[in-house]
Parts: sequence; C-alpha cells; structure tokens
Amino acid sequence: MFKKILIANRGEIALRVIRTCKEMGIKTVAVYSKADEESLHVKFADEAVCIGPAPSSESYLKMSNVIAAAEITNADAIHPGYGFLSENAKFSKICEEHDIKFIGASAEMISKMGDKATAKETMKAAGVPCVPGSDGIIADFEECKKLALETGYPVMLKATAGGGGKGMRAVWKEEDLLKAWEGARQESAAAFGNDGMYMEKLIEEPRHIEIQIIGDSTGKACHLSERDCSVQRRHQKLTEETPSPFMTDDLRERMGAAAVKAAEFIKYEGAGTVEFLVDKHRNFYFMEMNTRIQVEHPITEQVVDYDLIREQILVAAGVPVSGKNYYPQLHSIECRINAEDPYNNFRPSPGRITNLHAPGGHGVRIDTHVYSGYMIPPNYDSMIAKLITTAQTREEAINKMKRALDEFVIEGIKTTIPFHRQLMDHPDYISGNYTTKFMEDFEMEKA
Ligand code: MV4
Repeated sequence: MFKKILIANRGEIALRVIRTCKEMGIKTVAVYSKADEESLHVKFADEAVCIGPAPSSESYLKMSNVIAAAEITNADAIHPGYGFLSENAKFSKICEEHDIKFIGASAEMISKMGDKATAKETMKAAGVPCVPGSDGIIADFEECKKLALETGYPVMLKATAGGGGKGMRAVWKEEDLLKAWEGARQESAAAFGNDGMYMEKLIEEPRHIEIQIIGDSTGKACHLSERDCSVQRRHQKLTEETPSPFMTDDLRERMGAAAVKAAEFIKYEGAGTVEFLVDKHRNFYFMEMNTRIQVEHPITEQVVDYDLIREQILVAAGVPVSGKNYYPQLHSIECRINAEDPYNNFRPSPGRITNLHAPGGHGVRIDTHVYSGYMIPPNYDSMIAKLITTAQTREEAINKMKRALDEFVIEGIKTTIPFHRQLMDHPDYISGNYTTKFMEDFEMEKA
C-alpha cells in the first residue's frame, strides 16, 4: 500500500482525497499555487509544497513542478483529482517513468478514450450501442455530405479531440452543412490543435445518463449504477441525481451491463464513467468515456455507501475489486454551488466570503473547501461547494435539498444557491420530466 500520496489538485476535491487518505493511514502532500496559500487542503495535508504562481499553467498544470514536488517529498503515488492533469496522457506517462503511481488511467487508455472517434470505434467493436453515423474520422467535405445523406438529417458533427460540446454542430438540412463543417473544424483546430471530425445521427432532446464503473488489474469490472446529469448550462453540469427519474430496472440492467462490457473489453483499470445519451424511447447510446473521478461522484457514494476515492487507491495498489454490481438503496441529489450570479447570466463572482453558515442534519453532506473569511481567487473554476442530500425517496431528497438551501448562508459574493432553490420548485424538475434542453428554457424569477 502507498505510504504517501501527493494530491495534484486544489479545492474541494483535494480535501476529499486527503480525508480518505487519512482514514487509510496514508500520508498526504498538498501542492498549491501562491493564490492558494490560505486554502484548506494546504492546512489539512501532512506536507505542502508551493509549485508556482496563481495561473494554472504555471502551477497545477506545470508537470515538471508537480513531479518535482513528488520527488522532494518522496511521494509514491499521485492522485490527480478531476480537471487539471487528471486526463493528461503525457503526465500519466511521466509518472510511470518516474516510478510514481498515477492513480488514474494509463497513458494509452487516456489517449484512446480521449480521442472521441477512436473511443466510439472501440465501443462499437465491444458491442456497446453507439449512435449511427460515420465510421471514425470524416476524410473531407464530399464524404461528409455523402454520410449526412446516408445517416439522414438532422445530424451532429463532432470534434474527435473535443468533449463538452466544443467543435460540435447540429445540422438540420444540407444547405447548412458546409458552414457547420468549416465552423466546427476551425473551432476544434483552435481549441485542441486537431480538426478531426466525426458524424452522428442527432438524438433529439436526449438525457445525459452516465454509469460509474470500476475496473481492476485482473481485467474485471463492476458498475455502481447511474447518475442523471441532464441539467446542464452550456455543457456545465449544475445538478445531478441518482437514481435517474427516467430509469427503469430493465434499462439500468442493460446500461450497467453495457458499461461493464465496455470496461472489460478495454481492460480498464480504476474508476471511470461511461456517458450515454438516452432518447425519449429509452434507447441508449455510448457518448464518451471519462477516465477520471468525476465531480458528481458523491451521489453514487451516498446511495451505495461506498468510498470511490478509497477504491481508486486500492485498485491502483493492485487490490482486486469485489466484482459485484451496486444498485441505489436511497435517492441522492447534488447541487453545485458556484461563485456565479444567476440573476446576471451566471457571470463569475469571485471575492471574499464575509459570512458562511453551512447546513447540516440527517442526510446532508457538504463537500467544500471554503470558510468564513476565505478569499475566492479569480484564477480557477467557480465551483465552491457541493451540497448533497440523501433520503429514502426522491421527494424527500428534494424536500431536504430545499431545507438545506434555505439554511445555506454565503455572504460577500453571489452564488447559485437561489438558482438551485428555484430549480427545486420547478414543476418539470419535480416531475423528473427534464432533458438536456431543460436549461435552454429556464428563466430565473426575479428576487
Ligand atoms: C449529442 C447530442 C445529440 N445527438 N450527440 C454534448 C457534449 C458532448 N458530451 C456530446 N453532447 C451531445 N451529443 C448526438 N448524436 C446532444 C448533445 C448535447 C448534450 C449531451 C449531454 C448533456 C448535455 C448536452 C447539451 C447539449 C447537447
């Protein structure tokens, strides 16, 4: 078992990993930028190393500095959290070359799943349902035009190096295809240095339902059921829940089995998430595979009573997984509390928290690194806390979320608390009748 783990991240996820390491008797090393000198993860870790100035590119993303911190503290493993270097194949490789265990996927796996067209071809070969469309990358516009006719409009053009909607274009009729093709390729080349495109039949008003999987070093995998992440704004998840209100026992069995098949086919090791698009007829299609722990992992932990970070560390240390699948015994909802103003187009609202009162009580979990007096730096993403409620039924979990949101006081900055409070009163949310289009039509009621 590892003696010392360096956490190459910040904020709530750094705290989350430190907590589990402490429970496992593993020493921890925090890395931090100058802007994070007063952060809790620095205070909670056994050791802390400043790896550079505020900008991520000169600190949390600077691989040489992260590796140097691991070397001087003699850490035997690195947990990357999510974002930053968590899906950076080069970093995974550098860890391997320095004999430091990367608690995540191998460089080959990250590259394979990170290239969306390759990931899809792999899943097709594994027999996982995929959206009809191109076989891999489209060679040129002539082939694009031909494929769109074969697939049938509307179609979705997607960047193979993309994800999160960048370089993606929905095309409803042939006369719009050329402009979409050129626009998507330019956007993808600019964002990723890669203009490779693939095509899919457009799935109208899909739900985003993802399956948590864990694979071990023997090639065995299991699943821990689904998370519904359909409430998103500009491809940023706002709230997630498990079980999905759209799920049936039969669909869960089939999606879980497809995710396990995918993981075992690629001999996936560690925690991963297989994302699916689900249409209104409950057909599901592979969308992407994430080779990291996800922000929303706590709702799964809550309903199956399972520490996913602990499992990641055990698998990385070579311990086999149980192999059994896990099904939700409760209902859990996560609301992402961001330092953003929902009354002003969710624009960022960094600054000092002058007063904070966090909710508590039965079935309320808060994963956060902020505290009264904390100065939220403008350099990093805006999420400052995750409020998670868990109860026997969805109605009770929603009711508990309303009570917890009403109790949650954060003064000195604007937050998305008012948005979540209105969401919990929205008839389409309460009925569970929402898709990825929900936020397009959502309007905040004036304060
Ligand atoms: C789609 C789609 C409809 N049809 N693919 C958005 C980002 C990336 N994860 C893939 N996405 C989509 N792919 C086909 N063939 C609709 C989306 C989509 C979406 C998917 C999940 C969650 C939110 C979304 C918001 C807009 C579009």
